[in-house]
Amino acid sequence: MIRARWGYQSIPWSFSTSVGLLIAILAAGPGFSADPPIEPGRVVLNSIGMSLTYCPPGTFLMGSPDADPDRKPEEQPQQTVEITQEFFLGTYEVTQGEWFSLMQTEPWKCQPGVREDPRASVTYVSWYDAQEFCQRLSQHEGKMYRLPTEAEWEYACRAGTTTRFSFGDDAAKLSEYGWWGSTAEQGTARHEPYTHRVGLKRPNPWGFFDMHGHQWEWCQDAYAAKMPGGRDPFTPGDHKSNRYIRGGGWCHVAVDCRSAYRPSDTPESKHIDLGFRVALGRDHAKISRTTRAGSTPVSLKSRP
Ligand SMILES: [Ca+2]
Repeated sequence: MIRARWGYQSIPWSFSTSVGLLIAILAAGPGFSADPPIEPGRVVLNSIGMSLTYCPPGTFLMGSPDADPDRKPEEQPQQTVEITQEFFLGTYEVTQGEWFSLMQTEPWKCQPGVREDPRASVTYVSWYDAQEFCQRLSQHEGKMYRLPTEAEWEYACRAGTTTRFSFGDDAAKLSEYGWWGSTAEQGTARHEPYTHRVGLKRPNPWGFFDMHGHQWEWCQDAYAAKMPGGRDPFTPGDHKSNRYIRGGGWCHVAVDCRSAYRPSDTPESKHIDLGFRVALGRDHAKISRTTRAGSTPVSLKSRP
């Protein structure tokens, strides 16, 4: 029954089918109630060595409180959000090696701000490119991979915290957790202005790496004038709608790397510091090998 609800249909990617499937998933209500509980931070590895970390259902406050001096209007008022369905989210941003193993392309090739490395995160990919990657990965495994919703992203980034960053309110600690500020005096990317390997900084409380900084991360949601709340909020938009990008990037200042900061970009945009990570439902995460957070993913299919 669960399989049917989440079942992947092997059809060419299109905007309408992608959004339709996601709406169906989010509208399906709480799932997997018969499965035993899993603690946050549980990690699974998929068929291409991609590490995915577990997020339980839960409720959190999305956005910024009045107490944050760097809050933006679009981060307020705070909204209570309920995530009714557990899911897995990429432990890391999608890497160049993972991208090449599926897409056989190198969109970052010869671009500024890039150090070619299979373990470095992918950049110069549009929202449409990210959709195609998710579609191909879904076809490869027969499971429904997708981008996280904006609410899921912030839920995973906060990992139970209510502070400006998942490590607290003090931006001075950001350098321990992320690559940021290539033009800022104190930024960690100031003397290393390029894409790094994923996972070099400290993780958040649930074990996600590079949520603050490194690459901005595409989310599935379209821009909405008012921040949505409630149960599993999601704004589908249309094929030309701006899409939210979250987490800040290595070319940006520390306040842009806050958990609640939520700018958007045109879906065809490709940038020096814009990538993504993927989401997967729990039943489809029951794959060949499971392990604890902090383990090393299996080797990737190498480039020629
Ligand atoms: Ca990031």
